[in-house]
Amino acid sequence: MRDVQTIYAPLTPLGGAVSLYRLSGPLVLPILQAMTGRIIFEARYSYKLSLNDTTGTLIDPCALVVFFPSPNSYTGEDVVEISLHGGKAVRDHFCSYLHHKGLRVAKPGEFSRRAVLNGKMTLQEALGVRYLVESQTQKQYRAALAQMTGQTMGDVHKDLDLVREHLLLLLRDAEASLEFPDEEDISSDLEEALSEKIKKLIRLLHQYQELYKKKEMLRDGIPVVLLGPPNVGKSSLLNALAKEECALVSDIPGTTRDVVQVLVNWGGYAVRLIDTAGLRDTVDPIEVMGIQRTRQQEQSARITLLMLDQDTLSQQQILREQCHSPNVVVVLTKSDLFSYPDINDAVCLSTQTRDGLNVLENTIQAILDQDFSEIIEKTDMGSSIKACLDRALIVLKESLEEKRLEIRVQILYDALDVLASMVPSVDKEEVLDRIFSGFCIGK
Ligand SMILES: Nc1nc2c(ncn2[C@@H]2O[C@H](COP(=O)(O)OP(=O)(O)OP(=O)(O)O)[C@@H](O)[C@H]2O)c(=O)[nH]1
Ligand SMILES: [Mg+2]
Repeated sequence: MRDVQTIYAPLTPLGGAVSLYRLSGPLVLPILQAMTGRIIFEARYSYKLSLNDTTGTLIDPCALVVFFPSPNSYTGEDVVEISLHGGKAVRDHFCSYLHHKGLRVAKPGEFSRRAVLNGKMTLQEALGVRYLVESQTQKQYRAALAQMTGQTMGDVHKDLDLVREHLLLLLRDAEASLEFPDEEDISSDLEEALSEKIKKLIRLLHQYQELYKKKEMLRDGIPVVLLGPPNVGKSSLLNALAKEECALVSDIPGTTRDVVQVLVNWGGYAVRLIDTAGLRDTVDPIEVMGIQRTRQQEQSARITLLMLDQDTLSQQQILREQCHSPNVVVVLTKSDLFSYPDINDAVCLSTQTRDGLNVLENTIQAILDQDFSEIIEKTDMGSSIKACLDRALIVLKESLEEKRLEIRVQILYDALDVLASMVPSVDKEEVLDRIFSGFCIGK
């Protein structure tokens, strides 16, 4: 059953001079009439009116009211947007009146959810609205706009549909061969064809996984980890780049144990700088835990800044081999104290004199442009789909290892179920819940 309750929510946070509220649903017009004493409201016309509660007590002598009759509104339902004076007491009075009239507060994303259900926007566009509201940096802003205008809309799902169809055909053949187990030739050909198909599907899903991973990074901050032996100046660099004293600095090796993260805006990208415990052999149990965390952070970083000073330069090769992130930049520190030989692509810098900091920033910016500029223009279906992708990949890899056709077929059916749950459709409540629960109130 579709929820047709009338809902409301503030669109502006508390504290401003004006509060803007949106109401949506079948009770909008009668409530508006009761509150203002006015009967006729022209569509999308701005009225300056006084609002009164049921007892005739004044809520606000001067509110701005715009009525959007269905279907020409954000949600497709009757909608009114009301601007009130911004005080908390005014808001409380207004909201208790709405409650009294049987309205309830909209859940996060509920307006957008209704808009999708009523065909006012696609799921991709709704996510674009969310990203736009959340955008902090220029790149996030551009990505949100691309999502809203949906330039590459639907590609992922068209491809997935195709793959599912192929998988289904194969499954049908596999099931047929299970019914005639004596015909060995047919079944071994079929198994091979099935494996090939599964591998192709895994490759495709890996590509999507990468796309979603990058999209997530663009939104949450691209992880750039500062890695290296103790005392080379990692925390000093974090502070210099963040322009804030975020991490403790001392000349005692092993100062940093916990992971320290700072979000910075770098050339329009939200970058998550991650300072870590210095890598060395140690028996100190706390430091050992810190080093484990360092390694975890490095595994999921997009860029690793491998930091070394003159005393630790000889560890470069060995540490480089331990790096997993797709981009590693060697940073030679304390250039005010040491002069380094020319090492390919290494950046020399000093946090004391700030020499070389701009070179590092430009190097990182160039990597980010190369890594992310294409992805900014692509649409996606949010993090919930990424979780499904991860699950589907696990199931598919499991099916490759299974030799018994019968069980393999069963596993593939499971994979199909997971794939089906990835394709968002407006009649899948659970998928919609996942997508809209991350929205902010009022959207
Ligand atoms: N001269 C000079 N000293 C620096 C520079 N950067 C850091 N230092 C000094 O080097 C020492 C270690 O700096 P940290 O930033 O704490 O080093 P770290 O790599 O975070 O060390 P751990 O947390 O122990 O792993 C401190 O005494 C800093 O003042 C630099 O560019 N020039
Ligand atoms: Mg440190």
